[in-house]
Amino acid sequence: MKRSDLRLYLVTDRALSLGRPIEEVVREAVEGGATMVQLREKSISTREFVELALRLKPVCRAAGVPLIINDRIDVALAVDADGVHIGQSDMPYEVARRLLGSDKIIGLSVENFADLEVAGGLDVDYVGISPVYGTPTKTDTAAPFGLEGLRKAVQMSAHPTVAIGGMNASTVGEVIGAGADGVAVVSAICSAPSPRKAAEQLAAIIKQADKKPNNTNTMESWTKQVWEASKPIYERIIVHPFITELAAGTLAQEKFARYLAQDEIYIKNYGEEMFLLADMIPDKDMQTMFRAYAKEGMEAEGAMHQMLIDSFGINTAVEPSEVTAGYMAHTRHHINSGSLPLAMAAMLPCMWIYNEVGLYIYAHRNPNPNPYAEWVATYASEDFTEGTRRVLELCDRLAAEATEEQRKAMTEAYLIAAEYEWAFWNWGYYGDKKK
Ligand code: TZP
Ligand code: MG
Repeated sequence: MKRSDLRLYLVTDRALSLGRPIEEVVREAVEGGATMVQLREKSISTREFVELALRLKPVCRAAGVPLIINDRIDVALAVDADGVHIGQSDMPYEVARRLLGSDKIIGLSVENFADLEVAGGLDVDYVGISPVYGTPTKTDTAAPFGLEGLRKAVQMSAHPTVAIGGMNASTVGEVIGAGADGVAVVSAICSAPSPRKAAEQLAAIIKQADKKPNNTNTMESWTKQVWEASKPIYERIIVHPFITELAAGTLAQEKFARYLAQDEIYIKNYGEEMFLLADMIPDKDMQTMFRAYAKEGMEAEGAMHQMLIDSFGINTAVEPSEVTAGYMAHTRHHINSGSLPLAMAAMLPCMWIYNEVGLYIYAHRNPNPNPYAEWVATYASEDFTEGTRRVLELCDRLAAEATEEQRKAMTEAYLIAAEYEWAFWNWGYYGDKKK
């Protein structure tokens, strides 16, 4: 994956440019702070498309801004553009990549969470979240993600994200605040009396809103690396029958009860360990944040458990399974080691994987009543997602200060715990019958 500065991404539209030549709009926009330019032409001859792209190339090059061609791989090749942007009904990604080679930028629009999951398995350079808001500029779009949908998409995405649809001075701040790496803008720049001033204003708002500490979305961050490393485990989890049947609402109650009784043992222990972990955090503000998160998280999870135990009549007087005991021994071992980064890494999957699985199921939920809806809602909730995000930031801070060797040990502690997450659901489903 190549990294581009996606913050202010201009997408051109001649019809909305008030009769001004595209070159002029683009020149002003890049002078005002646009960081990417996409030439988007829906009704133009191939000849004109190529000529226009050739005229834009020097304008973009002078500003050091990549020129991306919308849809047309042939035009991108013809003018040696920096890349292409494709949508769900354009050239398939693999074909586009084969034609363009590994050096070119390829962006892909995703219109829903299923598209986003698929994009996660592709080596695209960024994904366009399309549309975030409804817009008169393009009316044949899918249902808008909205701000909360965008936040979830950013969280789920394996790639940098660009928000498109309805981006203007009133919306870009919240969108960047929600974690998008950039905004793609048509009318707010193309139709502005001064595209330069419009770009300057948007760039200033984006700069102000962009408070990502050290950019948690970069491949360099430990959380990104460990997510990549654990992806095969995550992918096994989301196709496990426990999870697919839970999402569909068809999971046998007996299996769910078996899982929940074990989880009841597990989270009691985990709750204690969260407070032990909080005690290990030297930074007082961080410690307070983590304690509050642990307290609220454990209370929410406890209440949800109690509700399900009561409504399903689950017997929780059971012995820990081998998996539960093994998992608890793993986290306890790292807590007892006294190393905060290692302990945090071992404890992380129980938050992060649950949150990701919760968000995944929530995004793929069927509209029929689901007896496990409360379970899903807890782990996909705004509070749980936000808390997890803050713990991820903390992990990245710890990893940034750690030695290479410690980072490796963190990854190992995380991966073992992630395997236990899989095994935990597997045990819920099969019990002692299958390991
Ligand atoms: N794709 C999804 S929304 C959109 C495109 C090309 C248009 C966005 O235009 P505007 O004027 O920035 O809302
Ligand atoms: Mg397209």
